[in-house]
Amino acid sequence: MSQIVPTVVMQVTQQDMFEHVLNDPLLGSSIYANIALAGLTLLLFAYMGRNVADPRAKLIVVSVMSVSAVSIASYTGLASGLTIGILEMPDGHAMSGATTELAHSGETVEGTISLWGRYLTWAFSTPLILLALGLIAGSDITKIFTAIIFDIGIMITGLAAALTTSSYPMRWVWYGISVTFFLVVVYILLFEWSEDAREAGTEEIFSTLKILTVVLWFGYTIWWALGNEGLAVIDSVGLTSWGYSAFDIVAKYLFSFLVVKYVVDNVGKVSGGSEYGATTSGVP
Ligand code: RET
Repeated sequence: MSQIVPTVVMQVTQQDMFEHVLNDPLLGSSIYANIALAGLTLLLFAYMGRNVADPRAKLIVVSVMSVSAVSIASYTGLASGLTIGILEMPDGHAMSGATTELAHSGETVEGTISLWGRYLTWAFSTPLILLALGLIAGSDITKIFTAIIFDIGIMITGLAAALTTSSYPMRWVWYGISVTFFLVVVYILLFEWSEDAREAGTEEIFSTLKILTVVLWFGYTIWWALGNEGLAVIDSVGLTSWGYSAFDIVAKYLFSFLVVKYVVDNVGKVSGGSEYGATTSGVP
């Protein structure tokens, strides 16, 4: 006969999560710093790109500006507690049976904190990064579409890996699917678009952006495995979050800065001309 062991599970509210972020300096700063940077870069890129008139060049600028815009929403979701949750990890996970002390009340709850909103919003921000890269490389719509679809796949299956609490191996199955999708994107970046960029005469900037992207995106992948949601080699939620925030600063804001600067200085190289809707004069 099975015995039912009563356990006390405290209900964690969204307000608890909001106040926890507010009162945990490491976790809080990893979020608030990025809201500020996303806002500042959005204004900076709007200013830098103010004279770009060519529609294709403008599309590249708008696409990286949108990364900052999505970032504001993404980090606001985390700051407000909307996209943060406490998850009880399955048996076998390093954080199984772990408890979390809420920074504002000192109360202890069962489970570990997941900032799952990150993975969700990456499904919106990273396609914009790839759109900018594909356009700079002069790639065609088929390859851009393929890269973007697999990229959305990375983030949604990454979200599934983070949220699966039914079985420890299933978390890694999701992770494996996500990594497989990631390798498709890496292939397009390293081989397809590198070749396209050579033909388009943009190989120099593309090669810098490609290295930055591939190295950092592998960084995110490894960080997930090491962080509190993976093997928990780094079990601090604040440190895990700062890792992603630091990657974000380079992979989004520095990346976008390099893109906007290049486009502003080299409009001719990324212009689509009249085929892209540009008129040769202001007269219709
Ligand atoms: C996860 C875990 C599952 C396996 C893989 C991942 C890769 C994530 C990447 C994120 C890049 C994010 C960026 C955000 C900018 O807004 C989801 C961590 C492969 C590559 C650039």
